[in-house]
Amino acid sequence: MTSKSSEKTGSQSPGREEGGRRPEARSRRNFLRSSAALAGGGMLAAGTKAAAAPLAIPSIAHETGRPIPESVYGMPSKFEAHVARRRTDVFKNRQNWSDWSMSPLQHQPGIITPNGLIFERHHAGIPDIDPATHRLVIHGMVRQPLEFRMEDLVRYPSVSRFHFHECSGNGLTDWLKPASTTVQQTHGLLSGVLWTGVLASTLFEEAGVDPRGKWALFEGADSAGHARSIPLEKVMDDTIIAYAMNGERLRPENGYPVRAVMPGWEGNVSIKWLRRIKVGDQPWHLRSETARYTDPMPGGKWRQFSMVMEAKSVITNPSGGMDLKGPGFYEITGLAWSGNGKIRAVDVSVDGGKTWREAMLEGPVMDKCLTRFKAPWEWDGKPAVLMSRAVDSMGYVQPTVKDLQKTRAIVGFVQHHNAIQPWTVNAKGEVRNAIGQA
Ligand SMILES: Nc1nc2c(c(=O)[nH]1)N[C@H]1C(S)=C(S)[C@@H](COP(=O)(O)O)O[C@H]1N2
Ligand SMILES: [Mo]
Repeated sequence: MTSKSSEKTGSQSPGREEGGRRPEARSRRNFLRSSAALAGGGMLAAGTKAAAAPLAIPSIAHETGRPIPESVYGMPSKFEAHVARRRTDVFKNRQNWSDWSMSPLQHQPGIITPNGLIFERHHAGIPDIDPATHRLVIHGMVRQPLEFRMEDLVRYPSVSRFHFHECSGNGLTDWLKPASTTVQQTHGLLSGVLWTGVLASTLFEEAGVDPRGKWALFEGADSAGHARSIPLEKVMDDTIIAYAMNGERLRPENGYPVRAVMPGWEGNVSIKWLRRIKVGDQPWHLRSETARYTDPMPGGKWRQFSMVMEAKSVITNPSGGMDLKGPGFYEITGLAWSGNGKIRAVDVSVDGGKTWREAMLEGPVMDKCLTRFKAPWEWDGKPAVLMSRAVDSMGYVQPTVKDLQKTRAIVGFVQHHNAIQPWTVNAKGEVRNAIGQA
């Protein structure tokens, strides 16, 4: 590296913009220090000892590989076929149209979920919409109603933004006792996506909002007629009318050809297969804001419009259903996110919350986005309880189930579960879901 380029790297190091050391930089140092201490003890080696004989040349090295096709959409290795979305194991749905399929978080490195693994939630199956005939309309309390074809939408100034995407039903089967085995089943209604589209505010600047307009109805073109009322503030703040995800057009299951994305809010409001936005002066009290997507409160009342997803984290490795291969070094890693801003810190415990230490946050740490955390762990072979606890830029600390029970009624399949997830490790190294137990 030339001195010039190393200077450049130096100027981009953490702390520059904020004129001080970011927590990220501090915890990175802690992380390196503790990893080095572990390495000093000779415990970082996870490979097996190499044989004295040279590594044999496999027969595959004597043959040409697969030919390069003329034109093809690439697929993962056939040896990765186990990495797939899955529907819930907890109960058998008797129909195939209103259900979920979950992302395999235990197999996801980094913070981006590949498009074939992004979780799905449909209320009436997946429509196959021809973009040539699809139309999006903005109407109601606007100066000028507008109708857009897809070819019109892609001509507007666009944005690309990284955000987490989570269903408010994430974790609803596992509150007071474990029902699910893996993190895919407990937390897999969660994905990390780079969304591309037009800001809703850009389209509304053209339509012109009537000063009486306070709410907007977003409606999908699927046969569920799925719709939600959204405060205009959110629409004008950061709502994206998205046509692409992770570098390609939306997949049919995620709303092709166009959907809404409401960063940091429950997935339910991010209307897929978007066909109209109507401006009004009050909410519509639709099915998904009365019969569904509401939270029971102590005393028998139900809370409506709790759309922000509060800070949450989960350890994805090691996690439920895994087997540790004996005492030694393990990297504890997982994901943290908050609908109220950035992740400021994640604490990790290996003793069920008696003691905590700060994990390293792996950059970039972005607003309303998945953040990857890591903490080295030397497992002594004794039973352990692994937990993570997120703190966001508002200072909000991820609660336990017990904490949440103080303010909410946890009865049945309750939405908005952002409590701490404990995983127990027994002396055999078996990792198990311990929600409600530890
Ligand atoms: N039109 C329409 N939009 C919809 C839904 C739907 O069934 N129909 N499901 C909602 C729910 S509950 C969630 S969590 C997200 C899921 O988005 P995804 O399938 O792209 O992950 O879409 C939301 N938008
Ligand atoms: Mo959802």
